[in-house]
Amino acid sequence: DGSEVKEIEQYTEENNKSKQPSDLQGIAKDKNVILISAESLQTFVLNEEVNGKEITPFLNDLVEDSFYFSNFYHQTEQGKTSDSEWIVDTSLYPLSRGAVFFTNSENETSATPEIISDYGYTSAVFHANNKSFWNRSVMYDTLGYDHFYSEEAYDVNDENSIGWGLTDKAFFKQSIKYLEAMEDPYYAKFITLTNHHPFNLPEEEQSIDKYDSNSKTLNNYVTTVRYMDEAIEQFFEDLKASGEYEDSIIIIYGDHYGISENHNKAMSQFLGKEITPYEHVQLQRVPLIVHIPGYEDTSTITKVSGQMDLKPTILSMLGIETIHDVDFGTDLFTNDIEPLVVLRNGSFITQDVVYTADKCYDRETGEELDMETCEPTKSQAQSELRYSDSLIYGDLFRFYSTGYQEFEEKNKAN
Ligand code: GP9
Ligand code: MN
Repeated sequence: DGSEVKEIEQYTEENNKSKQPSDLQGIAKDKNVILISAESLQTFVLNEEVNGKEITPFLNDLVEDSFYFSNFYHQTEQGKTSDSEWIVDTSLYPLSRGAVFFTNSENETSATPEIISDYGYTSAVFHANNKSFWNRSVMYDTLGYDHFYSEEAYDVNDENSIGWGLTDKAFFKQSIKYLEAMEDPYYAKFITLTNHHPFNLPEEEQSIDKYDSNSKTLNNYVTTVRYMDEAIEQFFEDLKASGEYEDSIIIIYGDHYGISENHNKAMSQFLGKEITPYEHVQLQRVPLIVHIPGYEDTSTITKVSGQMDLKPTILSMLGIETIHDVDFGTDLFTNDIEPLVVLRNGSFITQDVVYTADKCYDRETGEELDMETCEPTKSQAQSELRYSDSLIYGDLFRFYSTGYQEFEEKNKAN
């Protein structure tokens, strides 16, 4: 019933809400937000080379000119890309089985697109795949998106298709006209596709050598990652040329891993170390790049963070107060909350430890620690997952939405 909502709200207030204003509070007020969900992009490829050539030259440069979160984890499960979308827009966990996009698509939610529509924002998703894939056309309504530019909105043919469909380069090119036509300010999410398993790319499109290992998947992966890197670079150029760049902040994140543990032997060769359970958790890091045009005082932020931190972080940058919203993430530009990243399988990461598969490790060294060190956080992690499941299975935002709206009214009046 509704009483559990109070308990959960209290938990998230105490554990996730900063008492101090964020360093970047309101920095992007009334600006456009451009999100790029980078398919299967993992952190381990950044600043790495294959045969003397950088895998991600554009992103490597961009990182220097942006806030870059080097210990940012994906938190997805079976719902893959759709889970990442759910987590990013709601700051809730995905489910341990199945995809929320299918199982709970009629739920009441408090998602970013819906919240910011009250502050004059228009929202859209751009993704050149069939609109019913992952039940997106239904779920995007639930999350409050105004527009969905799916495959139908694009000119897709044999020449501009690779693997799953439209190439990332053609996708971004063709998207610009829609973006230009959108009413400002907007919240626009772009979901790339070319860097998807099995990472096939015609030879003439390959700008770097394949990797050389026993894993065809990893060997191919570096070439499609590079392709996506070039597509994003071209998109930045087009954003500048079209005048959209200056009035926007651009946030790039990896949706989930691309290289599964079936390729541990090749990964171990690539990284030059054994893939222990600890390393496996560390391989769940995906890049998060927050790029604010014209803002120069940026840095690499090493504190641990996760996909569910994006909603509170974005709302805070937009200057939108979310004190009474239920989020399991925290505003990444505040400093008074002890970071905790919980993965859906119960593994978790703090500044000090990595817990996985019933073992506790020192986060910096990977050295195994006594389980007692991890025990208190383990129960907190478990209760977070339980709370989030309750919210989803019980459709508890039905009870919550009224309170939030009252708060919003008050907030706007002030
Ligand atoms: C499909 C794309 C990829 O539209 O989002 O989905 P994934 O297999 O990564 O979940
Ligand atoms: Mn994906």
